[in-house]
Amino acid sequence: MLNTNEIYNHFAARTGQIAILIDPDKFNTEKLLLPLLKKAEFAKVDYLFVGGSTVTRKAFTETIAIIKKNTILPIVLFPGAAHQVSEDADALLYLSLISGRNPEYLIGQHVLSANEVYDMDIEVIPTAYILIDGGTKSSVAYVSQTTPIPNDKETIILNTAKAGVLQGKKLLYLDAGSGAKNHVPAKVITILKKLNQPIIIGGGIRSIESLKELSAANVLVIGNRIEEEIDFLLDIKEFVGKN
Ligand code: 1GP
Repeated sequence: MLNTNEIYNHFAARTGQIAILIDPDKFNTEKLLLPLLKKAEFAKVDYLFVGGSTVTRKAFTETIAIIKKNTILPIVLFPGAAHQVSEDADALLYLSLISGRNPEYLIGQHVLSANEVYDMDIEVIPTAYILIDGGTKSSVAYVSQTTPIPNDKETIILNTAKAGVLQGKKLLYLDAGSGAKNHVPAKVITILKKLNQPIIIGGGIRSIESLKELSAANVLVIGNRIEEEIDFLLDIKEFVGKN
């Protein structure tokens, strides 16, 4: 574990930053990854997040190695399970799924990976991971066997985030789940701002309008939309330029 806050300080430094989520289940060859990395650099996105709910160790390791070799962008691990860790990354989001009540994702997977992570030269960021209902049954909710918080239950969302902060989480990650019909409402960001922690929002962000609407968050994570149409990165470039 590295004693540095470099990536964390970047997260905290400003709002409206962009992360692309690379799911090694879908993007795991040079042929697929190289154009994506090139365009991501051209668009001047801020981070590459890597991880997924159902990724194998082999796909994960190979994908990280290809990314590391071919980009200067910071690599941040967004692991779906204990085996999704690597020293080739710059930081690890140390996620506790605190919207759920499944001990496996509150502490179980952490114990399995702790020995390996503890000795890695990587920045580890304690993260409150909160699933918000996005209008579809998401992979992450199914795999973790947890129930997301309804998106209009603002008090529950706020109290969950507060509990995370009291437990020492330094980052709030609100996720509507990959492929969500509805992204996390902008109002949730407004409510959580008072906790003075950097906020990451992901799930169902598919348009520049949504990016603008959510730009009070520190980091906005986009997965599916770019997998479907890599040239969406050109629109993102414009957003990044103006933001
Ligand atoms: C990351 O789950 C998101 O937090 C990614 O969601 O694939 O819908 O962009 P999308």
